[in-house]
Amino acid sequence: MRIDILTLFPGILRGFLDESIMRLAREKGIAEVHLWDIRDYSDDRHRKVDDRPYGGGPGMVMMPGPVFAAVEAVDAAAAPPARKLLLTPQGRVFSQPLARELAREPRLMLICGRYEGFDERIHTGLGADEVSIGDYVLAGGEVPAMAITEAVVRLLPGALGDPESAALESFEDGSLDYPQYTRPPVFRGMAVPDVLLCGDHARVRQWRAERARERTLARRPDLAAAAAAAAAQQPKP
Ligand code: 6GU
Repeated sequence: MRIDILTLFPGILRGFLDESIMRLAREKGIAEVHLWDIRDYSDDRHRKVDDRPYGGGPGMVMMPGPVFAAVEAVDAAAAPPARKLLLTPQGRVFSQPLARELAREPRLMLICGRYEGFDERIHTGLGADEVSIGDYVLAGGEVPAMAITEAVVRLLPGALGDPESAALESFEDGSLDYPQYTRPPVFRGMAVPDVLLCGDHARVRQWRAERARERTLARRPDLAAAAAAAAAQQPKP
């Protein structure tokens, strides 16, 4: 997969791309990621990319010219045309199903904003899907771009050491993770549950399923309700 990230602050993303899973995925050729500075596409002598809002009000708005010029240059840099995501708190909330959908694309383009927002013609004219990562306000789209990139890249074949680990996690089956333990068996008076030390795989599996269900009901009743509704839609075996 090829991912192009357009931003006014490419430096924010550099460390992210050079460490851990992103570094490995790039080294293995699973993901090719390119950073682009939107300021390079300003036609202004001072590399201006934002201006005051028509009608007045606080803050600055990202101008359409540099964003359109950058998107068009990046699209032309490779084929096929990219699936475009505009990162904005006004967008559809990102989720594991959307991550799975994006992981099937050959090419993604993530467009990060700063300032108080994008000129509306960027929203309406670019042909991008608008995506948010949740109901809180960040200073720009860079952190959302990292969140989306990591969620998608870890789903690409070969990006994770153990392919089973992706399937077994929170959200993949609509429930939270079961509790995990490693050595030592007792830490500061807190013991590992006996069932995990008993060697009976069927009992372990049952215990984990019960704990996951319990935790999902207690902490995320919204997820539990959605999982129950999805299960009710499935034909009985
Ligand atoms: Cl995509 N952008 C900004 N600025 N804030 C956000 C967001 C995006 N998603 C959640 N908060």
